[in-house]
Amino acid sequence: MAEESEPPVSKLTRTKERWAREGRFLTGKITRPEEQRLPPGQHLTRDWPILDLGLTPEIPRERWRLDVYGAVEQPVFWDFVQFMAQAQKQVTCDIHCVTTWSRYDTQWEGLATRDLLLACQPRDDASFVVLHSYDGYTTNLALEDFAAEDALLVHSWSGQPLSAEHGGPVRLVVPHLYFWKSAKWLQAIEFLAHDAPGYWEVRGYHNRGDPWAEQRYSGD
Ligand SMILES: Nc1nc2c(c(=O)[nH]1)N[C@H]1C(S)=C(S)[C@@H](COP(=O)(O)O)O[C@H]1N2
Ligand SMILES: [Mo]
Repeated sequence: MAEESEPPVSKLTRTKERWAREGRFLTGKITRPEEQRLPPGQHLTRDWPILDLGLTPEIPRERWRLDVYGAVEQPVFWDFVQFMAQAQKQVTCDIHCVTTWSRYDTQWEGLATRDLLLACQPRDDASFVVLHSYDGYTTNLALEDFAAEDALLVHSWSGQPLSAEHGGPVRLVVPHLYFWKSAKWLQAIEFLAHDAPGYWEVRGYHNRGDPWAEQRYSGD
């Protein structure tokens, strides 16, 4: 299991904790993706903002490793070459950050989480995953959300290798949840029988984070 040092608490983190306490940006509306492409309280951006804890771990592909462990029958330890030898899938989706920006039609390529599940074989008691990143960030997902049909461990964006500032060599993309669930600089995936809230989830953010139900903050 990876040794973790606590990630830093920056000014941005303090601001986002305050937004959670104040319920900033909440509209109180609930919509469905079939009815409205832009989730409530979101606005469209044409550029691609960079949002993280302010550290950009520089992990060359040769040093990158993915560890998959916990409540699985077959733990997986891949280097980048082994990761790239897995089945490839392309997904085009919209992304939605809880700070209210959304971006349409982002194009990704990588390994479907469903294909990872075939490789690691979660045990019957596995119900949650925690993602661990090279910057010390963590985030948790219910196994059903992690296993969504369009969820990918991505290495490329718009046909180009994913840049370091956007989480390369490899990040997660879970299109149906707010983008903080999509861990950049992915280092490990831990399968658990119990839930274990991550960096934002212990700082006032919703445990699940469905943008159409406006699950921004805990208690929403
Ligand atoms: N490792 C790591 N992953 C992370 C974050 C982070 O700070 N560290 N921030 C999250 C948040 S809040 C968002 S909105 C997206 C931003 O991804 P982008 O910078 O590629 O737009 O990454 C998510 N994944
Ligand atoms: Mo975010």
